[in-house]
Amino acid sequence: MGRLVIVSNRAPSTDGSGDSGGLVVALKDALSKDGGLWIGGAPQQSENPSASLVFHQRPDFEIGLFELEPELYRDYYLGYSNSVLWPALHGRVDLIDVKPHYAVAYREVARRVARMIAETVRLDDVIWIHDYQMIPLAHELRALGVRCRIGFFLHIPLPDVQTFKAIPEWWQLAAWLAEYDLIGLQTRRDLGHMINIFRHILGGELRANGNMGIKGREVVIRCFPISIDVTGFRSLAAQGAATTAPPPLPRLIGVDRLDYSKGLPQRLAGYETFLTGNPEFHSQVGLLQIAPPTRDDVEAYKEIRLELEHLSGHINGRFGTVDWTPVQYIHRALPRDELAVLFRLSKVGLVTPLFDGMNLVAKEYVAAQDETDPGVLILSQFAGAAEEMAEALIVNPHDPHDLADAIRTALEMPLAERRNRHSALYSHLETHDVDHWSAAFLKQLLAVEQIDAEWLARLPRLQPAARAG
Ligand code: GDG
Repeated sequence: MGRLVIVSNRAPSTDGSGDSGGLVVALKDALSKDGGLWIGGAPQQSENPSASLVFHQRPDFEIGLFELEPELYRDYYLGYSNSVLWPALHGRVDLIDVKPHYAVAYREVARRVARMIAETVRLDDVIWIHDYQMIPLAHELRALGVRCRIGFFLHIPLPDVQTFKAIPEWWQLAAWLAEYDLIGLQTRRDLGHMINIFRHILGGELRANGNMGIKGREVVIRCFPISIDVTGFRSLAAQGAATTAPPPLPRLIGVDRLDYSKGLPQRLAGYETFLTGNPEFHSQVGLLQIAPPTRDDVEAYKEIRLELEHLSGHINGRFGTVDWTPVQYIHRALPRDELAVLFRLSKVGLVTPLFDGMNLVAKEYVAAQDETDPGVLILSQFAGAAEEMAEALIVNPHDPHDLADAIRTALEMPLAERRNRHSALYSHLETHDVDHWSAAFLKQLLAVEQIDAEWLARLPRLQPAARAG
C-alpha cells in the first residue's frame, strides 16, 4: 500500500498540540508508518484561498490544509452540513433549514477539495474520508479519474429511509454514497438503514457476502463501532484522582457538547422527576452538567442553550437551599485530564442522547472508573454505544420516570453489582478500543479490489432518471 490519506472537515493542528484523544491518536500509527497525509480544512478561512492544498510537515505525518472563503465555508459548514444534514440524520427534520445556496456551497466545496486531492494522490494511496460534511468526495474524485481505494466512515447516525428522504437532495446523497468502495457505520442499526436506503432509493440488492450490488458496482458496507484510547484514559483518570479530593456529595455527571441531539432538557426533566419522587435524596446528591458551546451561530443551538439555562435555574429555584445547589451547569469546555478525574469521582454517569452515532462519553466514563468501587453508567437506548454496553442501565430518555428510576437504582446499587457490571463493560472496551476500530476499517478497505482504468471509464454514472422508488 502507498500512503494512508485521511480527509476530514477539520485537520489536526500542524504542531501536534491538542492531539490528545479522538481520531488523531487513533490514526497516528497508521499515518506515520507509510508517510501518511491528513487533509482537512484550514483553521481560518481566507478571502484569497489557495487553489491547492497548503502542506505542513509534522514529525509524524504530513498535513494538507484546504482554504475556503468565509462565506462559502459558512454555507457549506454551518449551512448545509449543520442546518440540513446534522438535524436530518439525527431524525430532527423539524429543525432542517433548507436554503438552496447551502446545497450549492456543499457541492462546490466537495468539487474543490476533490481537485486538490486529485493533484496529490498516487495510485497506491488509500483514501479514508470522514463524516457527513464530505459525502460527495468519492463521486468527485472518480469523475477526476482517481482510482485509489476510497472508504467513508459516518460518525453520526443514519436514519430510516423516510426520514432520509426529508433531505431535499436525498437521491443525490444516496447516489454519492454508492460511489465509495467501503462505507463504515457505527452500529447494526445504521447498517440496516443503509441497506434500506440503497434498496429503496437506488434499487440496490443485498448480496450473500453482505455487500450491496448497486447498478453494476459493489459497495462494501459494514459496521465498525468507534471507541477511545481505553488504557490511556484510564491512566489519566487514575493519576489525577490520586491528588484530587472527592466531592462532598455523591455526584451525577453529564458531559456533552450543547447539542439538541444529546437530550439535555430530557435529562434535567428526569432529574427533576427523581427529586420530586425521592425527597430523602434532597441535599444528598448533586448533578454536574458540563455542556460546552458548539455551532453557536445556528439558531437551534441558541434555543437549546436558553432552554437549558432556564431548566437548571428552575430546578435550583424549586429544590435548592442555602447549603445545596441541585444542578451545577457549566457552559464551557474543561481540559481533558480534568474531565477524566471528574468522571472517576462521580457515582453516576448520565449519557442520555435522543439519537447518537456512538457517544464516546459513555466509553470514557466506564474507562475512568476505579474498578474496586466503580460508578454506574445510565445510557440511552438511542446511543449507538447501547449496542455494545448492555450492562449499563439502559433508559428511554423521553420517559422522565424511567430516568428517575434508573438514577435511584444507580445510587442504591450494591458494590458487588456495580463491580460485575463495570467489569463486563470494561473487558469489552479493553479489546475494542480505538486502535481496534481503525485497524478493522483499514483492513476491510485494503481487502477491496482496486478498480482498473478501463472499468472506471465504463462505470455507469448514476442518474436521477434511474430512480427506483
Ligand atoms: C460525533 C458523534 C460519535 C465534551 N465536552 C468536553 C470534551 N468533550 C469530549 C468528550 C468526548 C467528545 O468530546 C464528544 O464525543 P461524543 O461521541 O460524545 O459526541 P460528538 O462530539 O457528537 O461526536 C458521536 C463521535 O462523533 C465519534 O465518532 O461517538 O456519536 O455525534 O470525547 O469527552 N472534551 C474536553 N472538554 C469538554 O468540556 N476536553
